[in-house]
Amino acid sequence: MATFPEKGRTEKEILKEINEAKKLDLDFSSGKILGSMCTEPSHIGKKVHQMFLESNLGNPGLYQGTKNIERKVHEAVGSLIGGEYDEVLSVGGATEGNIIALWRARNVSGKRKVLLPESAHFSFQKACNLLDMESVYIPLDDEYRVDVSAIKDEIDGDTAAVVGIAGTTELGQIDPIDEIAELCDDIFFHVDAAFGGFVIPFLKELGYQESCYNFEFKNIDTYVLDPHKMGMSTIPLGLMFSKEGSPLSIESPYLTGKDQKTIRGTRASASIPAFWATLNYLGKEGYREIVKVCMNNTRYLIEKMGDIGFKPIIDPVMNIASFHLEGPKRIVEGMAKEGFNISRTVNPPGLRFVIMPHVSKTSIDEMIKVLGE
Ligand code: 0PR
Repeated sequence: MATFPEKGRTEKEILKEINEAKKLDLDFSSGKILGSMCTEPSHIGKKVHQMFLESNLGNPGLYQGTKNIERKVHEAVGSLIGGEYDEVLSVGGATEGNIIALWRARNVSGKRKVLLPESAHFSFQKACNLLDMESVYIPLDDEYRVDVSAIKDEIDGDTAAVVGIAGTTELGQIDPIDEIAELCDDIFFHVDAAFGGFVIPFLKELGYQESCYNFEFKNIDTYVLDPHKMGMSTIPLGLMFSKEGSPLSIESPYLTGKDQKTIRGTRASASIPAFWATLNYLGKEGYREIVKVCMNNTRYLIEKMGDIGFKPIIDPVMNIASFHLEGPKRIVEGMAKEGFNISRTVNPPGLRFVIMPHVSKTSIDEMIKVLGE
């Protein structure tokens, strides 16, 4: 049992303990993390992050420089995803973004029913529980995209919001966002592009996706994407774009800003300048190249998994590949004992891999060798 020390300890002693603890953390550079949606941030991102450790945009008047950079981040990402928007919030990640989106839908519509694809991330369960909203799960089609006709059948006078996913957590699949938007003239439509937001624009340019979409559909009300996933940013950073200004404005009289619209009050904000540095360092060209390499490596993984008898659940849409397997938990745990982080899917059961930029063909080969054994 740890106790709160009576007297301070020496720096040497403390750092020794901290370094021991750090050794137990997996490291992206080991190539052994194949089940995470995060990756090693760019060197410039890490450097800049350290410069802003005190920055807190919950009290923006004290951090005008950070605030100015935040505005540039919002504008730049807005220009990447296209479409019109009235407001952008920096959030801690898509969990916070998804909660705020449903919060807004509930308060504006006065209704409580949310139509969610069966593939929706578990953060929506948190949101519905917290907001006392009713989740209705919509089945998926053969390709694990939400069934649009089932959404149509389910929409009624109690529906507050419909959710679509652009890059599902388990399979990286993209729901038919354009078709869902058609149904949402009078209903809030929220798109969770946490993972896909920084992949889809480049997939399109690389010719992987014939038709792609962005924020342009007139009926998308809110759109969340995470720089801390394929945006290559340091954590935590999500961005939430909204068509209409937020009805959720809580006055913050004793702080330097007039109000707060996020769930968090004090907001660690170092990831915002870190992301600005990263996106400027990489440019679209850099992101395009990263997506290209990740897609090539995803195909390589599928080939190698095929050699040891695994079948992909869908043809990969982005750099997530999952493979049919009954009872995957045992294998995931066995691989963890060998030092590898891989993940699993629930619907349908299988092994799940996220081929992030830190995953190379060599790390895939090393993992396959152990998995095969
Ligand atoms: N929406 C989608 C589609 C997601 O995949 C995720 C996270 C979220 C929302 C929530 O995002 P935040 O957790 O950033 O708020 N999906 C990953 C998952 O749960 C998150 C993750 C990240 C998991 C890093 C592991 C990891 O090492 O699988």
